[in-house]
Parts: sequence; structure tokens; C-alpha cells
Amino acid sequence: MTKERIDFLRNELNKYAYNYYVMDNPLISDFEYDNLYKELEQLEKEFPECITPDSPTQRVGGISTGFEEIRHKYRLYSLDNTYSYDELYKWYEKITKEFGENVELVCELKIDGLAIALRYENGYFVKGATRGDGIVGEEITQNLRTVKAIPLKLFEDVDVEVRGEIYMPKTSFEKLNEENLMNEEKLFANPRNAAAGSLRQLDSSITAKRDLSMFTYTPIIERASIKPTTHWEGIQYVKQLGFKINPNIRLVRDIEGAINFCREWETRRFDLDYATDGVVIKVNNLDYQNELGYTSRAPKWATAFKFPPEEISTVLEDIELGIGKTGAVTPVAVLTPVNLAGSVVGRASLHNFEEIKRLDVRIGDRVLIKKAAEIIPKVIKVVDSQEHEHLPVYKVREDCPSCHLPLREVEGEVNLYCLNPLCPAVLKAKLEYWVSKEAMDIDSVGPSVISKLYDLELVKSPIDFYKLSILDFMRLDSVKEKSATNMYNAIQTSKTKPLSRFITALSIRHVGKETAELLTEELLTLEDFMNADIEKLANIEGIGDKIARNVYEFFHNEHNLKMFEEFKQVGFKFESSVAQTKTNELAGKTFVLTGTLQSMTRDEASDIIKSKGGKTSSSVSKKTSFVIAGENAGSKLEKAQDLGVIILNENEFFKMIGEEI
Ligand code: 3BA
Repeated sequence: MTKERIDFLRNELNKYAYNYYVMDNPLISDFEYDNLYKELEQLEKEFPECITPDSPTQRVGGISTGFEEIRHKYRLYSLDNTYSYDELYKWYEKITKEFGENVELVCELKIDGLAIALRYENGYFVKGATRGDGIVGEEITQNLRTVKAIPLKLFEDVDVEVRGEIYMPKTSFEKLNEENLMNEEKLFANPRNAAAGSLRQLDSSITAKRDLSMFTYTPIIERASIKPTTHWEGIQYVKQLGFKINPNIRLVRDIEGAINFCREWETRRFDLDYATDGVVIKVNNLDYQNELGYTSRAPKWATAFKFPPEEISTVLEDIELGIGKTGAVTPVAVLTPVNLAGSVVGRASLHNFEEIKRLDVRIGDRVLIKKAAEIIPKVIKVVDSQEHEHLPVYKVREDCPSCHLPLREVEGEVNLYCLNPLCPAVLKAKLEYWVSKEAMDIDSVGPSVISKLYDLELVKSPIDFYKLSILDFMRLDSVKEKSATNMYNAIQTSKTKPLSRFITALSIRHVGKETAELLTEELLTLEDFMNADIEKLANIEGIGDKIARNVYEFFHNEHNLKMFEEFKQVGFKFESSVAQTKTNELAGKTFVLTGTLQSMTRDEASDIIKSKGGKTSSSVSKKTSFVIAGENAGSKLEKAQDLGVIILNENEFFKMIGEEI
């Protein structure tokens, strides 16, 4: 009876874990799972003779004293790779020459993890090892048993060896580093290192706590019911046995198809929660694979197209200090330019002085940089070197590099601030923000024009833009009548922009675009802002006490009130044009915008939606009414398809709001 209950619990738990960790399809809550698990644990304690090796309780073993080297039964070859499409053509040409016809290929994402080999006998997991040099690896069975995506028992009684890649999801890596930071432990540089560090633990209970997973990509079948004749069938069989495979895999008829796959994933990969560094392209037909054979180190039937690297090292030549519109001082790394993920990078963010101290970066160091959030590069660490110790430790500057007044700390902020309201750098930053896309969007007036206008003392504060004549612009070097007229007109038309943009442009602390929009939904005119008390402000949805106080103070500051008068005099109307043109045809509808739109930016589309009473959101859920998808739409589009959310292209969207183009 008890034995039956134990068998039942084990099978149920394994089924749930399989669905959760391999199929990405949770069937029950963590709470329910934990309860069943505890029951099994208790019963197994009472009846240890009923424990089987595939029980979920058997995933964590003890502490080992070291890892043993073992010789792989089948060698794990290397993989040739290239960064160039030309070379892919050449590789394929050699192959087609051999067979005199098009050769089918399988494209797989190249997971940036650690290659491992797993042996199964009679369907049971018996041994797992790192790749090592491909001939000899380290036995890490104990640690691999803790990885839930690795089945302890397969769905069929077979003898196989599989290869795959162990990885840590990006989000888990970030969480782990956050914890390590709090506990003052060493940080991992990237998910791959975190996965490697987790697998190298002598205490497998530590490995068990790390969120590791595995994609399996190759079987070597010794004894089984079927014998695949293609790589594609091999992968399907691996899936059938209970392994997790990467779903982003495609069978293509020739190299063009493979290159399309590479191009697609060069950008889409950033939507994934695991790191990829390329695409592996393999000849599908296993007979062809055998005929092509191997060089001394790698199969001729496979190659990897590598994406441009996301991380690279370069020399830190200098640290410049940037000053933002709030006066926050942000150190910027000046680097020897290098190519990173497809673009040349000469500057990178260092966030703040705390970060410099934490990383101990010194001018002259070789540093590792990467694209953060895949856009702005940042310095992640100093590359170990002999020189580092001989370089002077970076000294934090005590005065503002622009106005030379002392920099100050501000409560609750990590940055240092220049609090001089007349600091030229702060004023310039405010002017730059005024014309920026997010604020008044005067794109013909750029930073260099602003800098010149400032130096000629023509513009010190945003109101001065509106007092300039065309001739004033022509006083600047290299500005001809045509561009002077353009700039003048752009500034004049900005007077009619919606109130929310004006509020955004004011650079009120903690009031960015989103907050300004929340405020102007309730406060429709400038007078409303001047009349609102703190309580009224704080009662607006999404506005906290701190912001309410900032806004209140801003609109009760004598200097600012004078400035508003001046804005009125030059012709600002300050009526909420959103309120005027606002209709309600999209009320209650939530839109998600994804991909590149042709006739407008996503921000513009978002403004249109809001002006018609609709809402926008950045993520797709069941509550999403419509997804507007442009070119190269990625995971959001897929999610919408999964959830059955209506997907519109741009033209359909315009039709819907009656503005056919
Ligand atoms: N496929 C890595 N090697 C891979 C079987 C061959 C191969 C890889 C692969 C040699 C990935 C080299 C180490 C190794 C045998 C593993 C993949 C990936 N295929 N999808 C063609 O996603 N990182 N790596 N040698 N197995």
C-alpha cells in the first residue's frame, strides 16, 4: 500500500517536473508540488527500501572531494565557426560539390553555455561529464542530477549518450548576482560563467539551488527501438525520450535558408531569456554526415555562424564626467574604439562613482565591456593584468568640472550632484532635454547648435529659444538661411505641442514623460497646475507624495511663475490639446506596439492611441486587446499569437481609427 503511494507520488512529481522544466508548461502550483514532495520525502524516510534512483528526492547528493577525469566513450569534437556569410556559402559549396545536389541543413541556435555529455543505460541516467578537451572531461554526475531538465529516467528503456548545453537563464543570473552583491560575494561576469561556477561546486546542494537548465542537441544511440536517418529525426527522438530541446530550430533546403535563419536571430535572440552566441548549421542526412567525416578537430558536416560578440575587452583611456539636467554627475568611460555586437564603441557607461570604486577601474586598465539591455554599452569589469596594480587608483573629483563649485551628495541617491542652478553644464543639459524627442521634439536643433547658442549668450534657458530670430541662427558658423529658417519654424510650431510635452520638457525632478502624461490627464491647463495643492496632486493615480511635493514646489516658485508668464507672452497656449482632440473610440482597449513601424515611431503611435482614449502597455497578456506589429516583430508577436490576441499591421490600425493612409 505504502509502496504504491510512493510509486504514485514519484510518478506524479516526475510528470509535473517534466512538464514544468522540460515542456515549460506548469500543471500545478509550486505549493501543491511542494506538498506532494514533502509527503514523498516523509514516506521514503520511513521506507527507504522503496526509494528508486529516479525519485525527485534523489537529485541532491552529498559533498565530493573533487572531480574525477574520465575518458569520453565518444569524442566530443569542436565546431568550426565563422562570422561571415561569405564563408558559409563557401562551406556549403564544398558540400554540394561532393553530392552534386542541394543538401538539406538543420539550423539550431548556438546556446552560450557549457557542453556536456550524459550517459543513459537501460533508460537510467548513469554518468555525466563536462566536455573538457573533448577526449577527457570531468565527471560531474552528482551536480548534473540536480538539473531538473535532465531526466533521471527516460520514457524508453534505451542505451544512449546525449550531448547538450547547460545554461543559466539571464533573469536567474541577474537575480543570483543581486543576491551575491547583497551578501558581498563575488559577482559572475555573465550567465555562462555563472553556470560554470554552479557546476563546479563540490557540494551539490549549492548546485541544486542554482537555476540551471539544459538543451539537448545530439543523441548517440547504442540501443533503442528506432534508428534515425537524419539529424532532424534524431532531435525529435531525443525529445521523445524526455529531454528538453530548443524549439528554435529549422530544417532548411539550402544555405540561403540557413542564412535567413541567422539574419532573423541576429536581432531576435535578445528577446530570449538565455544567451546565444550564434547558429549551428548541420547537414541533415546522417549518411551524408558520415561521408563528409571529420578533420582532426571538427566535423566537416557542421559549422557555426557566430553573432558579433556582445562582450569584448578594450583599454580605458579616460573617464569623462557628464552632467545631466538634474545636475547628476555620471562618469563615462572613454575607450579605445572596438567593434561590439556590430557597432563601433568608443564610450561606455560607468553609472556612478560607487560603480568605479566597486569595479576598481583605473585609467589605463584593460576592461571588459558589453551591451547592457543590448543598447548602451557598459563597463563590466577590469581584465586581470599585471599593469593594474601599478596604475593610480581613480580619485573622485570634488568639484563640478563645468562650474567648479563643490559636488554634493543627495539623500537617497547614489550619484553626486552639481546643485548650482546656473552651472553651464546643467543649463545646457536642460536645453538639450527641452528639444529632445521625449520633450518638445525639435529635432532640427541639436546639441552642437545649443552649445553654440549658449556660448554666444543667445540662449540660457528654454524661454530664450522663443525669442530668437532667423538672423540669430545665422550668426552661428556654418548655418545658412535654409537651416536657420527650419530651426526657427520648428521652434515656433513647438508652442502648440500638448501640455504633457511642455510639462515633460521642464525637467522637474522625477517627472519624465510617463509621469507628465499622468498629470496632464487630470490637470488640463497650466492654471490647473498652479492651483493644485499637494493633496490633489498626490491623489492622481500613479503620483506619489515625493513627486507631488516636487511638482507643487515647482509651480509655486517665483522664478518659475515669471517664466510661465514669459511663455504665455511668446504665444504658448497651454491648453491640453490632448483633452481637446481626445475622443473615446479606443476607450477600454489596450495596445502593445512591437517591431519597427513604417509611417511613425512607436512613441507617435502611442500618442495617437492615448489621444483616442486607449492605453498602451509594454507586454502582451490576456488583457491585451490588440498588438500592432511592425517589421522584425519578435517575441511579443509570438506571445500574441499564442494567446490569440488580435494582431494588426500598421494599415489595419489606421483603418480601425478611420485614418486610412
Ligand atoms: N550543436 C553546440 N558541437 C553543437 C555535434 C557538433 C556540435 C557543438 C554544438 C560537434 C550549442 C562543440 C562541443 C560538442 C559534441 C558538443 C549545438 C551547440 N553541435 N546546438 C556538431 O547550442 N551550443 N559544440 N561536441 N557535442
